[in-house]
Amino acid sequence: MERRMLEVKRGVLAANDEVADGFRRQRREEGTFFVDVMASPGAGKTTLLLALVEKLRARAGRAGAPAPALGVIEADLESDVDARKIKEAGVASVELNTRGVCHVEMGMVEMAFEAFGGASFEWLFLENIGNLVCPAEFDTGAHCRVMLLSVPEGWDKVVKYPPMFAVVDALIVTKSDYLPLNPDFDLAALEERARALNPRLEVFVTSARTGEGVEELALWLEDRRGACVAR
Ligand SMILES: Nc1nc2c(ncn2[C@@H]2O[C@H](COP(=O)(O)OP(=O)(O)O)[C@@H](O)[C@H]2O)c(=O)[nH]1
Ligand SMILES: [Mg+2]
Repeated sequence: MERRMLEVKRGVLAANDEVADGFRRQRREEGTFFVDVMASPGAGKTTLLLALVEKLRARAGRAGAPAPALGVIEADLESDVDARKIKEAGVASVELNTRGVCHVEMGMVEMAFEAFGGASFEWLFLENIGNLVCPAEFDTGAHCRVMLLSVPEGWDKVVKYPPMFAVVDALIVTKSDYLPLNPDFDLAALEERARALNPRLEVFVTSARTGEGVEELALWLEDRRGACVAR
């Protein structure tokens, strides 16, 4: 019985991976760089996305380039609160309501993407479901996967939820403005543990409040985008 369940789970994940690879290829050919943003609830995903949008727009403006075309898929268990915040910032946004499912998989990504009605984007972000466990297992067709860990959550989440740290391209520590209030947040220990799980991991320390680290993160994402898509 247990073995059958395992086999079924493997089959589901393999089918999901295949669709994800196709989605990733298609978006790349269209010039869309797709970033999956994962974290626990309240880690600061929406707030950091809004800060990043501002930064990407400002950087394009400084370079004399047009504002980048951005889209955000806002996955939520129930509400449209975040999707509305993103829309208010003038960014195309689709609400993906998973009705209680704790992760996002390809069927959902494809449906959400179709809801943009054929719009073309340079950047597409997915704010994944607030959860440090399940989303790590599901390929969402993104070119880049990042996770956030906020200072108030505690550095030891790397010990408690290692799979997420192992699968992402970048660990973004958020709410660094809380560091003076949380002296037990051991950044060095976090980095050491996370890099032991994932030697190619990039680490950023950010605050959407003070703006710390947002420019560096935007630069890194732009580099990744440049290396991935043709235009
Ligand atoms: N002090 C501080 N608060 C933040 C920061 N980023 C987000 N927050 C707050 O943390 C709470 C949750 O943020 P939100 O972006 O909604 O988190 P999400 O659930 O991961 O999307 C909100 O009250 C934000 O204002 C930050 O960098 N510093
Ligand atoms: Mg949010």
